[in-house]
Amino acid sequence: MSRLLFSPMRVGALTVPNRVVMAPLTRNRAPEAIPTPLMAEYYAQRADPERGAGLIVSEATAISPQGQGYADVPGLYGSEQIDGWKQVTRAVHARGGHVFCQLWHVGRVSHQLLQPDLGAPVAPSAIRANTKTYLIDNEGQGGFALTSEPRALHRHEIPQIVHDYAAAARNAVQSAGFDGVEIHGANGYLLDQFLKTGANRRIDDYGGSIANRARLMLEVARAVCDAVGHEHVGIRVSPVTPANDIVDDDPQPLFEHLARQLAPLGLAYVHVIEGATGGAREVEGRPFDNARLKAAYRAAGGRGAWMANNGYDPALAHEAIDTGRADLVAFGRSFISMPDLTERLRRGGPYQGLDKRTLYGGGAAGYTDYPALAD
Ligand code: 8OZ
Repeated sequence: MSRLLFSPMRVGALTVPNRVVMAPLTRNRAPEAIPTPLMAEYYAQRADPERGAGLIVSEATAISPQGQGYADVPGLYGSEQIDGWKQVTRAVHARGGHVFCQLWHVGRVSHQLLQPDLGAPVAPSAIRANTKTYLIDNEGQGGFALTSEPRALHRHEIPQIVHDYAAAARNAVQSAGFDGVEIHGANGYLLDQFLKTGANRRIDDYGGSIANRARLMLEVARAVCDAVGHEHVGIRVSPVTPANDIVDDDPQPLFEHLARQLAPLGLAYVHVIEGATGGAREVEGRPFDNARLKAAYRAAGGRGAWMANNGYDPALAHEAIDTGRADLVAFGRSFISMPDLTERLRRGGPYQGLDKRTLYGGGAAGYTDYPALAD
């Protein structure tokens, strides 16, 4: 095993000090969708260029009120939210770190209680996702609830959603001080819903063929690149995840088409969740060749970093980087319990486990109180 994991890498306009990325992680600690000083502390703890993440990707952040699907997740469409995020990016930069903002529209994975005017969540088609969202009641008690029945977006509503992504990207980079944005195209949320046959039964030019199902994600990617510059834009996809009840009939050609169409944009990186998000790296009944996806992207002229995620242990992370299978490896849960994960990888441990009870909602416990190594 080499030291390549701890070597610098170009990511768009940035040079990051190591190949260890903090993956986006929903933590439900932003009441009113506004980032707090506690969040700034949490991210700064993980931002040290030697001991922490070479690049942090923020928790998923709603581009609009309609794009919100869980209680107390942050947004980036209003001035208070921008001001809240400014504290976060300042704290990260003060530590010498780098941070991208993950831009999120949940589509059908929402609840009427979270939607503007208590309306139905929006989706490509009126098909409910058999999955749960997270709500917090007036007493501050959190719990999971089934998603509400969605309604199909009208064709004329789609340009507004593209516009909302671009506006949120501008807010992130030009106002809140992020180094870039990551388009959340994964895990059964809106863009993934448009991509995949299990959620998209549209008969207009956003449904049916692969080209049509990929249209919204490509329009969003181009609009966000126009808004903040392609070197400040990454995208995250999850070809075969079953997360949030999503499925596609034939993901390999779908994602290779998407990769070929993304290639000319000059993105900073492509971030791939390999397998089932937070679970198995191979999904039963859903074969997928990640190497072929990357090859299709490169063959079409796609440059930028290739970021791999899901179920990486230290040995697999070294293997991915040393063989060039990936340029960056993103760790999620490990970064929750180990703010200095990169230093621990460098030393070969010790590794520290996670308390699952404090993942969603709450305060400092299980959030900013995981200790770093003493020296
Ligand atoms: C866990 C809980 C809520 C949301 C994702 C944004 O899966 C999420 C998420 C994860 O991408």
